[in-house]
Amino acid sequence: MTAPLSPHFTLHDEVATALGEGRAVVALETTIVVHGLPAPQNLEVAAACEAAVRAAGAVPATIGVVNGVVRVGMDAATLAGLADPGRPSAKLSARDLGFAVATGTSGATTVAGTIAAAHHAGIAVMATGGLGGVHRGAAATYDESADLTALARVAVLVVASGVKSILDIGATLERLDSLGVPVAGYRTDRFPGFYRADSGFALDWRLESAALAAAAFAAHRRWSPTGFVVANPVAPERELDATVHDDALAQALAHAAVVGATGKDVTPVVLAEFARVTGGASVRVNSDLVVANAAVAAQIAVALAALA
Ligand code: PSU
Ligand code: MN
Repeated sequence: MTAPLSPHFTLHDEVATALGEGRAVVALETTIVVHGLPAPQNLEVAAACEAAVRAAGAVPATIGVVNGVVRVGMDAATLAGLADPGRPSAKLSARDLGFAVATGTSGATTVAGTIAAAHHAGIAVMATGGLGGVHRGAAATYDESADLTALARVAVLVVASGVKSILDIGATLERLDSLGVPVAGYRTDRFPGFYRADSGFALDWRLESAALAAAAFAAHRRWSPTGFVVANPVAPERELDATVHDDALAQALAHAAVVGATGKDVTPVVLAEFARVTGGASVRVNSDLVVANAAVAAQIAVALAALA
């Protein structure tokens, strides 16, 4: 059930109604579901994210592209179709959406693709696991996620547990600084390390509440076009053990080099190897943190709706 905005861009009815009434909506991405987490946890996590958003009083809008139609909000069966390994779905960044529409392609949207669509729909808050960023060795490969430049272009607040720890975290923070994208810790002044609560990098700004995050973003977007990152660490009792993490990271990066992963395959290959090496522990941490981020995003969206 969708209300068409154009033949190529549709809002789920519930999302359209909530937006029309000025109620809180949270965008959720699909790349983490289709390319980031293994089955069957992937669909369980997606459902848990939607439930966490609803429990906090907001409406979830899971975003992806189905047969060339950008769908903002989709039911579980549609999402299961996108995640069906028998029908491989593309990984769509913001720059891919036009091609997907024109060619009738189906695919999952990354953070970059999701915030482009969310912004077009009028949704201002999104949740993910870990942002993409500057890859290790980027000085030679130029591999930097389009998540960063997308955040520089559209005013969507993204709740994430930092950036994936497979990246060059310091370089990523420098790029977010250059791009003018605010980064604040949610109840922490340490930048989270995705599978670990603390990446080792300090943050200038700390937000104690969802209301404060909403107020800071509402002020920021009056004079800046950029997005806004709220960095919510995984609960310390749920994080991956430091030694397990560091060993798995070294192995996963070495594996990606051996198989010659490049471009958009790097992140999924490294995450899958991380899951294999940790015997599934990294998948449990990733699942926990993304559901927690969906809950915080919903609280912020509710506070933002109350300001309007
Ligand atoms: N967070 C996760 N797992 C993921 C992602 C985020 O916990 O798989 C996805 C997001 O869609 C993000 C993408 O935009 O990884 C980054 O991909 P790349 O590094 O190729 O830009
Ligand atoms: Mn890349």
